Amino acid sequence: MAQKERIATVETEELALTPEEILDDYRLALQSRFASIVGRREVLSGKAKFGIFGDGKEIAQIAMAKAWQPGDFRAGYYRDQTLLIALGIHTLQQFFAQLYAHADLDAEPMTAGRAMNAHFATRSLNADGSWKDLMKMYNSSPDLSPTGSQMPRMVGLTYASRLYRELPELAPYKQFSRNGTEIIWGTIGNASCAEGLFWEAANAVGVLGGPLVLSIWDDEYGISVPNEFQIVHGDISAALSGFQRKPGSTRGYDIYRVKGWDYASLIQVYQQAAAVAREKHIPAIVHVVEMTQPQGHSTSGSHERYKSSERLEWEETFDCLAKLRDWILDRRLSTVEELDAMESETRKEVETIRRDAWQAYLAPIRQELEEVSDIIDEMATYSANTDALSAIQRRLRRIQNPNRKNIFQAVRDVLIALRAEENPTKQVLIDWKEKQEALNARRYGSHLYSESEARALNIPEVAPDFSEESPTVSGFEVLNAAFDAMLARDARVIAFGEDLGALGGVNQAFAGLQAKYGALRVSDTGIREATIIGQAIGMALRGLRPIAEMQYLDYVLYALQILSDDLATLHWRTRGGQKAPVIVRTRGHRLEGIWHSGSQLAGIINLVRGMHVLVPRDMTRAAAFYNTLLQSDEPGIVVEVLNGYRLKEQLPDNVGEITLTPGVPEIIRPGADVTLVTYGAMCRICEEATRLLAEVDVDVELIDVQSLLPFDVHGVILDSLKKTNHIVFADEDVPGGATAYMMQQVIEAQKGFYWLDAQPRTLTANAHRPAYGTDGDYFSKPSVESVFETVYNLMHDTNPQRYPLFFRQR
Ligand SMILES: Cc1ncc(C[n+]2csc(CCOP(=O)(O)OP(=O)(O)O)c2C)c(N)n1
Repeated sequence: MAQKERIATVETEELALTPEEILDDYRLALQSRFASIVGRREVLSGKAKFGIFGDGKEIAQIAMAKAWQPGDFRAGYYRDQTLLIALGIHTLQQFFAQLYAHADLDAEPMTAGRAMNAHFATRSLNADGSWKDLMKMYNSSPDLSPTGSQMPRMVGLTYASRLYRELPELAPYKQFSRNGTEIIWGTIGNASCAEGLFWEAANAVGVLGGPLVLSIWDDEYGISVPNEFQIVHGDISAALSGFQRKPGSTRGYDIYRVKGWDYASLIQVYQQAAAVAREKHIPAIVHVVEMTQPQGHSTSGSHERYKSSERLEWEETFDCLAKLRDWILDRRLSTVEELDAMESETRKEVETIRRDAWQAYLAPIRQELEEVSDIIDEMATYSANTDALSAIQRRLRRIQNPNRKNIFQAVRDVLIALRAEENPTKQVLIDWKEKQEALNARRYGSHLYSESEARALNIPEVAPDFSEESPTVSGFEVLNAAFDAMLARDARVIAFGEDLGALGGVNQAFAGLQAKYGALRVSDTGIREATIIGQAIGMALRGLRPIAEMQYLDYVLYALQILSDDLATLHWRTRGGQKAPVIVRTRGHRLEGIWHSGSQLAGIINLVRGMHVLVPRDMTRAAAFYNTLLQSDEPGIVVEVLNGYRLKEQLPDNVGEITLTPGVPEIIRPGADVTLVTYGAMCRICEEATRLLAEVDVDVELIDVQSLLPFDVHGVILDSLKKTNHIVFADEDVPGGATAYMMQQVIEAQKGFYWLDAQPRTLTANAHRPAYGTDGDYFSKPSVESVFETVYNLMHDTNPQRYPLFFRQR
């Protein structure tokens, strides 16, 4: 039976559950409901900032939890507290700790207070960044707030089960799979199904297959907007009917529709969907209708403003807890008195847990407050400003629920009040402040990048070896040899993208590799950039080493949201609890036309902090960066130079081993007069310009930054500037784009302004996109001539006698 339109009420015997187990389920649903109610109260009373809860969704999640097995993965959203509690991977105390933003991993192990409440994630990694045995755990990939953003990674999480089942070379990786029997449990709200990401991901899983069970929690609204404005005909499973699996086919979905208050049917549906998904790798969509939202969308508003009184009344009657209670009573599994007693006990229990969580949250803050208070007391004994100090003390002590910000404000006020006073205890306060600042920098900012031994900056550099036998080949052949070596060396390396499989990529770097390694190791995908990245994220979360290809840099924009919101923040927002070392391969800067020769690097680097962005100038360096990233445990983007595939390079004898450390610029040409900083395709243009500049007596030091994130970690560019005292930053991004970033790094962060004898310059493409054709390109982007003129102008400004202008100054 592929579709269960309506499942008739079944007797408890059919559920294979004892009355005790059913009553435990009811108790758990009550706990979760009371947690929502108490949580909302905590926000409204000012103890927490914001709350979003899973009330109205409890029973479906309890039913789902029964079908889970260790090794399974969740990719869901903020309504799923009951599922996590039912699985035993989230306690009520942790639920409240997260609500209070308790920034301590012991109290709040999911995000250490970094994500807002109801953003769930289990810890896949040990403290040293190494993998745990994911087969021994129930796993939850980390939630995001942007609606639908959990969808792209479902593609990869699900596909990973297929790969682990179908690729014999992955058999040794037992901590990641048990022959691909792991189900991916997706959840999404009805309204979020209007997002493009939902359709792209649902389609991709339909094409690829795999054990996804995707639940749609349908309470008929997206905040205040009803289904009729969200989904065609207002009915998501009807709209998805074309995704339904055809009889006898293994592609497409089994689609179920079940009521969110119908305990028995929910259990049956999840058992059935799970069995088929686990065994046959056939995905399922479970459209859970008639759900409610008793407290409204979140603590930010009240649903009485937009729901009719009939709807509110209906929600009360069809509340899943009320329905389960009636069901239990109908079957005489308990009595009214017993259930009432259970309710009041559970309510008290939740209150006690809440209080413990609050006290645990507050204790270290109070301790810090006491420390500051003691220091201020001591200061007062030596101070002429006792009035000011005691006013600050009083203000601080009056705060009922202090936070660290209040304490820091008081410290600042004290230091200002005593700014002109010699006070022996002042240094004690300054020391305290500095120590706490360092702790808070870690508390809120650690783990943006890997902190493990395997971080990319730790990978030792291996230079290319050349011998007399090293052939000179086209750039794409260097990459081809490098990818061949990676695929041969590591079974976890899986490459995919548009035209990557059969064709070997639009520039042939994977030519012949699908034939050699099979269609699962090197594969084609649909045209779906966001879910190509999602596919990579999901696979990497499960221990694989994906190389995901974006056909052109310009099309990375389709995937930028998911790169930015999910991949780049993932390690940081779990405080090192999860990692997704995805390698994104793309090519850019130089082809023809508006959408094939762009260089939107400022857009990218400023949105993907948490990833490496590498911009090698040739394919040997690109190969070295790929090898580095593969040895590391961090995600990165490598932008190959589009017009470099046919240029000749010598193939290193050790192309499979060469590595290049990110963040280390290379001086391409030493010089004394001016530092010219660039990267990627602009290196060749600048090289030619520097030759011409040398003819007119300008000695340029040309630097290839090679990596934008991280940027020049050892200050190579500053050392050059100290020598030349003149600097130009050049690239093909827009004015104020990545050149402005490089300038900020060198002039501000490296303090290059001390060494400047002239205004620093940037040379960029125009603000408009590159126009088509040779001349369109020439007059839109930097050229040898414009590099020459910019550098020469700078020298003219400094020394007009030596460098007279022979063209109009730009
Ligand atoms: C991309 C994005 N757009 C808008 C929002 C604001 N927002 C948060 S939840 C929500 C409604 C989601 O409704 P639904 O998917 O039905 O889930 P529910 O909250 O009802 O469970 C909206 C519009 C968001 N978080 N992300």
